[in-house]
Amino acid sequence: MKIFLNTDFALHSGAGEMHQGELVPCFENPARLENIISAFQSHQLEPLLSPADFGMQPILAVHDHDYIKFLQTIHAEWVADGRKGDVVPYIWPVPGLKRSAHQNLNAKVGYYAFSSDSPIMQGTWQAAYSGAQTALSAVDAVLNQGDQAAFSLSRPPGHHAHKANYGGYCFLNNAAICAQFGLDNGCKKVAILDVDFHHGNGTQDIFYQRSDVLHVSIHGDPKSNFPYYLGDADEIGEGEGRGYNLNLPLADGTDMQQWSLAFQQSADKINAFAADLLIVPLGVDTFEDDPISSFKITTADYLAMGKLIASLKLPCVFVMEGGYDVGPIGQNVINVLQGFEQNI
Ligand code: OKP
Ligand code: ZN
Repeated sequence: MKIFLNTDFALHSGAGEMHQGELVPCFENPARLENIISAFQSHQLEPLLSPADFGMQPILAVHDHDYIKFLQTIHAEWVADGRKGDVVPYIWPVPGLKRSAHQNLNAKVGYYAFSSDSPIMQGTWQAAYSGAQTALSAVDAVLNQGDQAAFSLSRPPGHHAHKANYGGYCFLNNAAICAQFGLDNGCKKVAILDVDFHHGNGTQDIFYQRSDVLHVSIHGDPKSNFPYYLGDADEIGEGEGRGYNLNLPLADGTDMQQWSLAFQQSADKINAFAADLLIVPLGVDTFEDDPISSFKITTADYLAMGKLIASLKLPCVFVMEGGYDVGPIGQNVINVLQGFEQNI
């Protein structure tokens, strides 16, 4: 399978985030990808291909123009205002306040944010832009170069990003950009199977009223896990999109056997939908030792996960999302891809 690498991944590197009352180093850091890259190298899973550039259009097909402008310019504004360090929000226009565009720097930073854990620095836009291009390159390989599957190796992740909001370490919703690009390049229907530990709130919201994209997410129950305010089983889609969103929240402590049962429900839904293309936001933060998650999936289990995904028998684009236990992250990702490849 072709593997595309976001060569700009290291340009985004936040100084820290608040975690359980303390300021700690960002969990979502460049070392994550460095580890995956060296694991790919030691398994001779090279070359890691450089992405092509599909321009702004596929990004603007998903995200609002004013939000993109904000991501492109906010750090320079921050510096021009004499500020130091990373851009971090501290006020949000919650209901009761006026949610209207604002010129003030602090107001803008919060206006486009839904959480405080996603610092913006000088290279954030470039890293996120190249990440989207990396994901699009993987879709292009599958749609236009006859590949059965491709992998986008990138950070920052994307599935929490809404049409006009960043948060949960995400700025551009790579999976949504891929799905829309598929539809704009000949696919009639695209399925998304999000296997990251966290609910894909951004992706769900972007396609919530549409029937051309089926969004399925298997994740830690939002009653005890980020993003808390979305991801319950009763969110099934709206209007035209009713029946095209499936959430499978699972209890803390879920192991591979329980995860596989949820996968079976996902598979039934995806098979009935009959998609032309499958996008898999792939997070390995379901790992037993992940520092911010609570599932109990083992390194060996990821081979089985890859096999299950292969059983869907669809052209498939894997898009890297989470995974925060940096030591084993590379082997966990490789096992998903090998389990998949050995069974297609
Ligand atoms: C991104 B992805 C505050 C916790 C914030 C956000 C989790 C984002 C996960 N310290 N955690 O892997 O889905
Ligand atoms: Zn995650």
